[in-house]
Amino acid sequence: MRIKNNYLANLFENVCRTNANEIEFLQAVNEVLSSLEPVVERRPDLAAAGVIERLVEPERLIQFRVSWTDDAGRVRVNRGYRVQFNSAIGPYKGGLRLHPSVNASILKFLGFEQVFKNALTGLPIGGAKGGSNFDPKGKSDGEIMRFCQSFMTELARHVGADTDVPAGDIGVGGREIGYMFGQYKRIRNEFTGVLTGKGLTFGGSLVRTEATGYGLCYFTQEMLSARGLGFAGSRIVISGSGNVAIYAAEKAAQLGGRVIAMSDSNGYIHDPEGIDLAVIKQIKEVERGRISEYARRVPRAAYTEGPGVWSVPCEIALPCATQNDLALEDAKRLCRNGCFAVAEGANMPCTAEAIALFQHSGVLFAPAKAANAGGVAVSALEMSQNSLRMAWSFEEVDSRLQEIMAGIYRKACAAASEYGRPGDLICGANIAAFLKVAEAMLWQGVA
Ligand code: NDP
Ligand code: 2IT
Repeated sequence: MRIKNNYLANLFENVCRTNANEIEFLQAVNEVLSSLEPVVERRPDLAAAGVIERLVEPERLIQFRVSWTDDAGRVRVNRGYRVQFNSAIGPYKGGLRLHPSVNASILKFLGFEQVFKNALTGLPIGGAKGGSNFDPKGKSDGEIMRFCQSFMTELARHVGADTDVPAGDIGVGGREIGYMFGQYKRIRNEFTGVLTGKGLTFGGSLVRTEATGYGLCYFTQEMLSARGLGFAGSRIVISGSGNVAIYAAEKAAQLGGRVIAMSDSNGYIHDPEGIDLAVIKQIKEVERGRISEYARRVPRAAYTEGPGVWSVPCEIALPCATQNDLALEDAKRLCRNGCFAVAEGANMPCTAEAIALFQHSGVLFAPAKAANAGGVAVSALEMSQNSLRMAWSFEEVDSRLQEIMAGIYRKACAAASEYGRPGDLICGANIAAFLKVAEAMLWQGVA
């Protein structure tokens, strides 16, 4: 997106120079800077204090070697990272991604987004992200354990309950968090809330597993009901079939929607009568299998190899797989098929061109930073419970999650209106989050 404001355009040019070829990171920064035009015009003090120049530079980027031994006894080497992006409003907080595509650009974009997302939750957490180019697919439990132990052996010196609290993301769920927690405890000899997404028997919070998907639907519900719309009677298409996708599907169905298509990186299933989520959970959470298996077990469903989940006609689209998985052509197709709302469960799943088309076509659009903040919000509630040495009930955490998501919606709407972009939740979310972090940075001096 072309930035019109001179100061921001120059700043972005400089970010492009210093982060050349980091396309995902530049995409995320460009979107935020474009939103900030009305803010810098009103707040010259922020430019004077160099707040934005500081915000686009990670406070610390740690890269390390992760060596481990596979089941055949062969030594394997991966690259590990932690990007500690901004700690102005709390300890660094954000997930760990294990996927062969992981590189510095992807983790910087995710860490940057996390800073704003975490600010929107209203809870005291800074932003970070980490992970490795390790590919968990096809690995045995033993290999996963040895990788996680090796990864944490180095990471342990950089994290801590009051310093930096990692959690899950793509390829990291309860199993991986458990192995990492066990290794941290062994190295430090302390039982603290250094990770979130832990098992329920050792400090995990109820609702954390469901939180991102449920939160996405709570946010979407707010956005829809403001226009007199809802999930009830709508057909829903979801990309991905991992943690976020599964619990988005569960809540969307509870709210009266019919989830008719889901995908994985190999292909997608279409089940016009509504996907049987128990079958998906068995395939994905228990067997760690492929989504094609669904069509074998539910004969009324069809499986199609390859991308293309967005060609299935629907009223509500929930991209919950990965970045840039919904591009301009997909957006055109969704619009032609009558889709009226898109809410991002994944981080940056829609390309800038796709978003521009949705906005131009009047499709309701919920940006990731706001819409998928439920996961990290419940992570912060897990940190609180760990500090209190307490465990809250499912109902208690779920009702706090609902309040937080409604609060984020209100904040994004209010900021959008106040800065002359009524109804634009992207601008609203970016501005509300930015102002909170910027204020904290101003008070803490140049650092
Ligand atoms: P999972 O690993 O549980 O699931 C990821 C899903 O996305 C899988 O179905 C996977 O398919 C698919 N996928 C991943 N990469 C690709 C790709 N390159 N092309 C096509 N499909 C792909 O991860 P999560 O559900 O936790 O994360 C999904 C998204 O949500 C990510 O963007 C993540 O950053 C974001 N997110 C996660 C939160 C959380 O609490 N977990 C919180 C907020 C955002 P396959 O199995 O074939 O690889
Ligand atoms: O992108 C995200 O917000 C996450 N992967 C969750 C981070 C967390 O700390 O729970």
